[in-house]
Amino acid sequence: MRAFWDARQLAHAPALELHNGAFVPFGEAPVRAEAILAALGPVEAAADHGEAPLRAVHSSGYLAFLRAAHADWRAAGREGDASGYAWPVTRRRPLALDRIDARLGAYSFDASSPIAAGTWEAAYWSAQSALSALGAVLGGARAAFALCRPPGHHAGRDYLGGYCYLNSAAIAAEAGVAAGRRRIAILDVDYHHGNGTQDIFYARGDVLFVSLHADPVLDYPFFWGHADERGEGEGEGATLNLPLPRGADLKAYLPALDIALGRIAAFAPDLLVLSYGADTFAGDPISYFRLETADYAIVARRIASLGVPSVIVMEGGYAVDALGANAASFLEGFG
Ligand code: SP5
Ligand code: ZN
Repeated sequence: MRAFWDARQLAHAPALELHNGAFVPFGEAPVRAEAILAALGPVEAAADHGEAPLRAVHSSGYLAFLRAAHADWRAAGREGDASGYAWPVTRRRPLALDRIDARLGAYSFDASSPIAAGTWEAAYWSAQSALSALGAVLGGARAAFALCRPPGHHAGRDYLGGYCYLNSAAIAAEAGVAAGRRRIAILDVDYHHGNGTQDIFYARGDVLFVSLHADPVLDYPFFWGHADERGEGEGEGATLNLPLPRGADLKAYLPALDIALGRIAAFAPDLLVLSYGADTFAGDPISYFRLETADYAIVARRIASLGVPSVIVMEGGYAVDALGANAASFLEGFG
């Protein structure tokens, strides 16, 4: 399978994140990408599709913020990585955001996604990798893989969070629409609910969002991904959340996957964007499903049996020692 990537994606390397009340080493480290690269065959350089596809998903205010945030932070005399500490919560209305701290609060939903010097560049090229994989699929490939890192599915139209800054899967899906695909399905199989992707397409009837994830009653991102979130307006019924209990192994996973695939087949999409997270792995340090390396080939084969041209976008997965083997198993199974 063709795979896309750009070395500038390594430029995002925050030092620390806030975790359970303490600062700990940042979990979404560049070594994740290196582990996947080491396990794949040859990978192609992503092509630059420019900023227009990013603007089709993210607000111009958010993009301007993200691009300048670290420089603004330094200009304010700060050291290290930029991170918010005050959030508007019940006061989300247009205000003059004169302070970098106000912008960080307004455009973030958590405090574990710092902005480092290389964050914009890395997130930009992560999105370009997804667009390049889309290009391969639009050109006739049955499937293509984007080694997206940083990941994207927690990022919304105007917010970052969950290690995500630009929503590469959403950007690829929207670019698919711009290229003439009329019905797009997004299947998100990361351990965590893809709240950003869901938000972006919540009122859209032409983009189906289906997600299998840990029940947000217990797991991040808590405020999205519950089974009663089904879309709104023209998008009513075009969001399907299938939360699973902690401890889910392949046997518990496959029936939910079949429900997801049945819904996608009924939608009859002409493009599938797959948000693949390997944090469903039994050995993942921050997650609680029980999938094994060989299971990813089984899951992928089942998804591929839809027969829909597919853009596979990398999301999470933090068991670095097994990450390459897990991603390789998935891509091998997809065929
Ligand atoms: C894309 C993705 O999988 N994002 C997951 C974000 C989860 N954030 C909440 C859990 C944070 C755990 N931090 C552990 C740090 C260990 N060094
Ligand atoms: Zn995840």
